[in-house]
Amino acid sequence: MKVAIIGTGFSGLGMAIRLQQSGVDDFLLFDRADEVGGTWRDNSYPGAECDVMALLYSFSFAQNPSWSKTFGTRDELFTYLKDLTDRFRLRPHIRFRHEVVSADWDDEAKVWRIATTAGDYTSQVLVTGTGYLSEPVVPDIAGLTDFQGTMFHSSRWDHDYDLEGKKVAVIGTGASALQFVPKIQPKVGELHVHQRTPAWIGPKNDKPTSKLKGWMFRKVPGYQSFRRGFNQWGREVLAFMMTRPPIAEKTLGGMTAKHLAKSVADPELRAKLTPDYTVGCKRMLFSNYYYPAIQADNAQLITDGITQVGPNSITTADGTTREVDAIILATGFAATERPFAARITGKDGLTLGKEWAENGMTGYRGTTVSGFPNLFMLLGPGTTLGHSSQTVMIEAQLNYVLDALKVIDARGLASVEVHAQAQAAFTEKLGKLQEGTVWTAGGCASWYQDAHGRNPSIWPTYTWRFRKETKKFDLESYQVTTLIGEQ
Ligand code: N01
Repeated sequence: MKVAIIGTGFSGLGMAIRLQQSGVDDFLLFDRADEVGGTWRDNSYPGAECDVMALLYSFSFAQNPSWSKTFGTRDELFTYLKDLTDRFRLRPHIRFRHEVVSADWDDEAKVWRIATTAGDYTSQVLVTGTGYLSEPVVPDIAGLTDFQGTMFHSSRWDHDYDLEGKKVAVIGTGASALQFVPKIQPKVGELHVHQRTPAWIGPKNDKPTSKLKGWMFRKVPGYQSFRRGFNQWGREVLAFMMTRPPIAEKTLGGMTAKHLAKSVADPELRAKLTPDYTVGCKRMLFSNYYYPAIQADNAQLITDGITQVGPNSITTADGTTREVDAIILATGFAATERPFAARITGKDGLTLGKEWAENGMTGYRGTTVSGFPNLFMLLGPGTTLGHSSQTVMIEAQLNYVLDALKVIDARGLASVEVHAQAQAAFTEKLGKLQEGTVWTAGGCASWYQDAHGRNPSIWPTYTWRFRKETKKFDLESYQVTTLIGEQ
């Protein structure tokens, strides 16, 4: 086939829709699961929803006029993605239960050879839409694997396990925990929330969509696009603040500190919940329900580190042992390891996972990598946002890939591979843009950083700058081959 797409989340489906809209029909999508949805399929924990407004956290080219409230719930987002799949008739192109085991570049034939758990395929172009928050992290805590109770990760929620009346420990206090803790607190007997680092938490200004607004979304042409644009530019103001830590401290820091002071009266608890790093350095969180939940009679916030997990208990550094029936790991994802990269082999047997492990996760314009011809990664290195919607970045990348395909076809190219120098220059530029921002100078360890303490994840400036980078496929940054030889 012309294009193979891995994953059916926002990235993969977006690619498929845009291909179809531009008249390319020769593509397949592969997914290990039996339904589309990616992160919004997998993260089904109670209270799961998006903290970016639904208007913006969706596609401008495939809008949904019926969001029920400001922020899309997991069920609404999952439904949106399933609806898109049907609306654009993508199902015939999808191969479910086809986990891609390996993708190897064949430099003679100039094709990708893709092995899946259900058959082998060949494509000229490979697009990965595997996400960066798809592989859960199980922390390395003594005794955890010998725990005899029920244990699951937030992104693999065990809906068959009844939490009613149980003693439940939650490890981690990131965005996921913040959303499900208030939902499970009224049900459980005891709730032990283990916090390693406090988060900056702001109020969430969520409202049901009014009848009038709903009507305007459905009936007034251009109204949704207008509101979307308005939201997007509002988010760019956040980028401005976050690239200037003193301004971020004053504005976002002030707003979150006020939220904490208003929500938690006990000074001792408030001190435990007060972060000691620059706001925005780790992802900022929003919740109106988390602080009340951890102050409920059956809940406690535990800040002494976990030293040992026993068969039915957790012991902390202060020597306290608490019995628990269940442990919920809200410990995040392997964002900078990108386990999927280990399955991609480019020219001269170069494995992307090994390459990145040794030299850091880098790419060109977040999308291509030297040594890996005809590979386009959606949400590749340097595309993570701390201030706006990931779908904005995905859309920009889709334009870049479509333009690349046009150039490939128009010039009869067999392959395009980014020059190592172009990639190095882009990586340097990204590093420079990150300097002095909350993401690198904020004094925190975050999942944006890799094992070497570098930040290969964040796009540290306005999204329009990324759109500008990806507007046109810049053939001059690539070495190309035609079917008769290198150029
Ligand atoms: O994961 P996280 P998440 N012992 O990595 C702690 C997106 N998202 O699933 O800060 C004890 O943020 C860790 O502590 P520390 C969003 O981009 C979006 O919550 O490393 N604790 C932290 O508290 C988000 O950022 C939405 O010290 C350990 C927590 O576990 C991303 O997903 C909703 C530990 C992990 O937090 C990930 O969020 C939900 C250990 N050994 C998620 N290891 C939206 O609304 C880790 N921790 C769009």
